[in-house]
Amino acid sequence: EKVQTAAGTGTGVFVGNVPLDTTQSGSSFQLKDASRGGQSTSDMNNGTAGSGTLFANTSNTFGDGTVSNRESAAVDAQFGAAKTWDFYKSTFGRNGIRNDGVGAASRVHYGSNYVNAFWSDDCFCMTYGDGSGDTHPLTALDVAGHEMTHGVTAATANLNYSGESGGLNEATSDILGTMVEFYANLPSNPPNYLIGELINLRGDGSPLRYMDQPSKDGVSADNWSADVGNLDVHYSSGVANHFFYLLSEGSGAKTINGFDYNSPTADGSTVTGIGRDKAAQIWYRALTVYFTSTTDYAGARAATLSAATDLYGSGSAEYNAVAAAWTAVNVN
Ligand code: ASN
Ligand code: ZN
Repeated sequence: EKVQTAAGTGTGVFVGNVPLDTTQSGSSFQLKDASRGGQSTSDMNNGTAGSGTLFANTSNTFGDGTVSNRESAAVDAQFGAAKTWDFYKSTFGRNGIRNDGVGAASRVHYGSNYVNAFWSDDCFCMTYGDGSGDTHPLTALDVAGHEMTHGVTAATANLNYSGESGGLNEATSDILGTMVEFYANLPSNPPNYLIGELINLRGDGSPLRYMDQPSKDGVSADNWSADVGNLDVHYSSGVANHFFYLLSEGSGAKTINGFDYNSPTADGSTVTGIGRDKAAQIWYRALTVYFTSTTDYAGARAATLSAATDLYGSGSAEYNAVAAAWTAVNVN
């Protein structure tokens, strides 16, 4: 049978109606993307073992936006993997999570009432639960970008997932996952500095995390202190998320795409942002060139200053903004 790339479409729970590069095998169209390293999405059918069943149909139109249609979450996952691939390629010239041209598989409908999503290096795959009551899939775009960025971190700095390096690992996923959201710029998901705002994990419409002022979640750290490494890595990440917001957008109040932010500084200083695109280049270079598995917050300051020197020069406005933003979160 002839196997070839086809132009499919899908309607996800979160992404709305989107184009999808699919694979035609005879009369069957598979959710498999040969133009992006063979990335595919499979149905775990509420199990937790194995690689699941590759999504395929004869219409080349996947999902209808409802969670009861098993293909809808798969459309989100497949599209999220495609946007993450495209973001890394076009922004950093990175060819896939391991920079080896190989696409990652995605698995949806994992387990029952599974309220999480995770990356695994073992299967080189991305997994999504269906959330509480199996009615709130975790397949939002910033979650996809966050989780797959764990794969990029594992393939590069390999930051230990505990203490301050663990906070930097988590923040790297929040930062670059957010950049995936800005890159995609979907009308169904206006990009923002909130994490997980669409998956409604708490049931009250609040996001999981806030980058402008991480402490808004009641538990994350805004600024460095000597005991920040004792926090859960999803809370110690706040220091770097706050740094990244300040470096991108600056301190104080600001509205972007209809989202209101207010980013304070630890020392009352005013930080002027350099824009998120430059901030992301600095973070990615620090991650891939200077961070090691044991980098802590002081090391991250030094690494991002080295990256800013490489990219923009040591006396540049960008270099000075990196220094000012770290100082503003008490990393001196
Ligand atoms: N969703 C969680 C995270 O990416 C799962 C995990 O691996 N800790 O942080
Ligand atoms: Zn994470």
